[in-house]
Amino acid sequence: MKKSLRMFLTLALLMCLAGCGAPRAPQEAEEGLLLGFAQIGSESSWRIGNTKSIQDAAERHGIRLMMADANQKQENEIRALRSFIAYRVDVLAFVPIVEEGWENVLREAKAAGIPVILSDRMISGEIDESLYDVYVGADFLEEGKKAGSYLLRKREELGAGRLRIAEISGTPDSTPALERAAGFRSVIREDARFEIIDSMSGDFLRSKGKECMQQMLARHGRDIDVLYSHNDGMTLGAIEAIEEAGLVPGRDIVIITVDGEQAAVDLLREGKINCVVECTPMLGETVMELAEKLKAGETVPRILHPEETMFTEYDSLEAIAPRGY
Ligand code: GZL
Repeated sequence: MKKSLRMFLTLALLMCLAGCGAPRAPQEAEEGLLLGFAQIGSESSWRIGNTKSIQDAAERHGIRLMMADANQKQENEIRALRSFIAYRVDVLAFVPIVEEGWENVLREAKAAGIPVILSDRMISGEIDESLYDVYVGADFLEEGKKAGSYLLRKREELGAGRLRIAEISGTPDSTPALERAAGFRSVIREDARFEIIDSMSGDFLRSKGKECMQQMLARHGRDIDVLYSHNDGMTLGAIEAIEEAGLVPGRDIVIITVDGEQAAVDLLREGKINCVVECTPMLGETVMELAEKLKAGETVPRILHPEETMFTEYDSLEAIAPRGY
């Protein structure tokens, strides 16, 4: 039976079991680690790469993975987590699409004695630290600072004038959007010549990235010197809008993007993008190692950040390995 159909049927079964609250049969518990993973959707190539990384790593580790696709809705994530709890999975993992609103379902997981891995994004609010075991994902503040540091260097080349920045941000109230914005601002605020003249959310979607850029070009015309976009998908959409407006991306408008998808690196090589801040989606191996440790009752670090870099027009670009997403 096709894997995806099997997983869909598993989830459908889970939803039913959740209703009647029937936990996993005891003999099933002997079949190895069962991981319930609530993924937010497939909004970007980065996300698709992240999902593949999780699935491939589960396969390598012989871990039985139940993955739910929340289709960009927090309520779907919460519903999936409740189904996994009802089914008595060994470990829970999920990507908090936004930072708030997880307390109740995490209390239910704790009451059921199921360890929790936060994958890719963080939670905040009045959260009791004991409601999750570990966060594995990027240091988004650092990603924003890298974007700002590139612009400080670029400004030397652009001369002493005022630099007007347009920002296309990610999903509102998500950790990457909040912290990529904060990190960037913490670096550029040292210099009054930088001014963020407009900021809109493109929700990490290519289509919305294009719409945002169209609206900002309509408002500001040629008065945009820099675009800071929180992910490559939105940047690809924005570049379409820039070219349709008769402007040259990477020259008329300096472009800084985050994720490091192959498409963005290709445009960096073409000179249409000036800076690509890497955010790796390849978290699967670490998630599976953590799940095994948690099931075995071992202690794990609270926070794990993957190594990440940045590629700019000042680097030798031929050395960049194929990105894989
Ligand atoms: C970042 C991740 C973001 C990516 C987007 O870790 O949560 O979500 O930057 C993705 O491409 O949609």
